[in-house]
Amino acid sequence: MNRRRTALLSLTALLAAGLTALPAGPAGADAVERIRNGTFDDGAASWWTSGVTAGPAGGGLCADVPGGTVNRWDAAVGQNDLALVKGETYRIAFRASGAPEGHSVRAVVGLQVAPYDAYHEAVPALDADGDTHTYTFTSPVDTAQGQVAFQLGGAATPWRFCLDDVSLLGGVPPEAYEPDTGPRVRVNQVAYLPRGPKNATLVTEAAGPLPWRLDDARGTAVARGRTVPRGVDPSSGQNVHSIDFGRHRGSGTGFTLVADGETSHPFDIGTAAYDRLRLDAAKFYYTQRSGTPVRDDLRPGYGRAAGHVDVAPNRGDGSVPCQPGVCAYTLDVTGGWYDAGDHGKYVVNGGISVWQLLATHERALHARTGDPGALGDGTLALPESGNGVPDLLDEARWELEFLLKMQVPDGEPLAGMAHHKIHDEQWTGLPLLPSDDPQKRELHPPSTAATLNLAATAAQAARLYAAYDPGFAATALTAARKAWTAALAHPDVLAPESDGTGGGAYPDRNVADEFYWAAAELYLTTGAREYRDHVLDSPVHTADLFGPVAFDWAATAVPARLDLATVPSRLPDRDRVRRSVRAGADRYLATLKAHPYGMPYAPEGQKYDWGSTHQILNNAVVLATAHDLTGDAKYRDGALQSMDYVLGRNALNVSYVTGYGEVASRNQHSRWYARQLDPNSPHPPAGSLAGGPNSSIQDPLAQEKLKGCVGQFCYIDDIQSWSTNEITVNWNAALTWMASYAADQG
Ligand code: 9MR
Repeated sequence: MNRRRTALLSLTALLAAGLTALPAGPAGADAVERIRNGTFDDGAASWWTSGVTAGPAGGGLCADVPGGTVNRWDAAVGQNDLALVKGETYRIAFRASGAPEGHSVRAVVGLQVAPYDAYHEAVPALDADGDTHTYTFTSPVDTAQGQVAFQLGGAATPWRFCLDDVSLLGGVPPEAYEPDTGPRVRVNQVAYLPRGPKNATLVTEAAGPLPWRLDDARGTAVARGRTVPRGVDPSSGQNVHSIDFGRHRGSGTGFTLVADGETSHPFDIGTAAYDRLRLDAAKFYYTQRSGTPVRDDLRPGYGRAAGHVDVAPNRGDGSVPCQPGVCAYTLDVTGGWYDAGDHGKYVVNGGISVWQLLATHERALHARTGDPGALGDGTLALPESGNGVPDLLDEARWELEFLLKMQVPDGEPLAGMAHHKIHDEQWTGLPLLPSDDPQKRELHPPSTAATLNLAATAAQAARLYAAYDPGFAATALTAARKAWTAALAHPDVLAPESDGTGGGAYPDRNVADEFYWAAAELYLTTGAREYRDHVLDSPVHTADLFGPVAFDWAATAVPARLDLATVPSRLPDRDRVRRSVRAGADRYLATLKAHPYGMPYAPEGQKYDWGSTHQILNNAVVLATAHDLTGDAKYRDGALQSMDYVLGRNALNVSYVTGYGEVASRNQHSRWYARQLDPNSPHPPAGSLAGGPNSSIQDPLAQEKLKGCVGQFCYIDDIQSWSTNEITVNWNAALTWMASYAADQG
């Protein structure tokens, strides 16, 4: 399945005339050259141009690229009708130069017709002398309509591009991908809490226990012990031992753990990193905001123009129509957060994200280790900082206002329901700033799931903003009640799996959990019998909810259960609800104890989910909540130990949080944190969580590099790997909740 698309626009009309005379290449898997006239010995024959003046020069082809175009594809050179065979590996090579220096070319192998899927793309920087660039990729499809395109547009001033020796060789052996996993002693590369658990994993062939040593920054041994052999870990296929150095409580920086002749990456024992991570994880949202400029004084290096306001080339979100035939009105749906690395805005995923940020705030109000000031006013460097409202609430409100705008207006069919999503008509390529997106924006049909996401979060907002802005709280509650009523009237309007062009589908076939969640939030806010009865009558209320994955955007029963357990109410069976959370936590604790990498996650068959890092964190949220409910330290230790995995104690020896740890994800899939493709673009900001290992490897890059991967190995820190390495508002919400909890334990 190809979800990411690249908009090449219609270039088919520009085919060079000579092309049709050439025989089609063989369709087999022979190592054959697919490009015709790649050395330009026949001038420009077989090549097309678009938006540039090009001709033979210096033995190759040179193009004068005009300044002032917007999109990469506004100026391009390419060749069409290349046969590609599914599963066959190709080597694309070319020599290219650019003058003056500072320009880059987007070299794409993709589909020459709509929807212009990209099977491989690279954006190398060019110098005036020219370099040869070579890449290998595996075609995810069979097609006779393959295209190689060199996209040159988007520069402010004119420049000259030259190309030679273009080759697309089929039938080459796939490049073996060997991740660099560094030292075999795997630790939390960021920090262990002085009074928290301290565990590590050693990858070794040794069968019996081995000595280990903890060194401080000066290299002095401060603790010693012996490893515990754990056998072959099914989540990685490695033979491993575990190390417990929890008895050491001295703090400091630059500790290393030494075992089996290997020295771990350095780490701290202290609390400071979690105080920082709590803020950075929550600061992620400001830079995801749509409809407002991101101020460089607030996020140095990350300032950018407002996205999707009504300024060209954006079509703007100020008056967005529905997809054809879906509705007759337009809505102002400006604002909100971009979901991820794309420019879409989705009510379903926005809902769980808002819930978890508000839950982070609400936990701080009720938990015995909670600290409401930690994400209070002035902590997150927002435009609203200093307004007397906790910054976390200011940030969540940015999305809430958007969710409210997605509600179908009174007097229209399906009034009170919420549109499932709004996004581009077609997928766009990378990199692309939000303010540069030229695509048409469309509202997709309302869904019951989106409507209940709105009801749940607006109800939750009503109780949390009441102290700061009673007017907003009342507006939110009215919208929540209206959404609830609309959902009851239309209980099975489901978003289809097929609606995935230009944006994610977020399909959900079971909305019983969303009904339960919305009813729970409405009940906790209002105490009203109607909502209480729905909670008590729902089969979800007594169901066992704590499976391999506690909750995510599609599974929202546990958020309800956690809130019913922790937010004060008169729910008649509240004690039973609290016990059920504890029983769930016991199960995650057992999973964690059995796991040599110490995580509360063991999906069936080690089939890691899309966004597995956040699934692990969400399971840890259940452990942390059990600790909040009971004060029992074993749950606290389990929750904290889960953070170790995300911060480096894993088979790949990588921290999945940008800016945290010696080796951390930084090339996450994003259209505006595209440093890997464009030296002028930044990496994601510190505190951005990568989705992490995903056994289904849906994107072509992962399919090529990670084929046959086992569990934890199904990850690559490459911007093209949208199925293992994206950033999203819901994943960072799990990180925000857990980082805040961990900081509170310091
Ligand atoms: O995280 C989502 C995952 O659970 C779904 O299986 C997948 C397909 O619908 O979509 C993922 O979400 C993506 C969304 O559709 C579009 N924005 C980026 C999201 C993260 O990759």
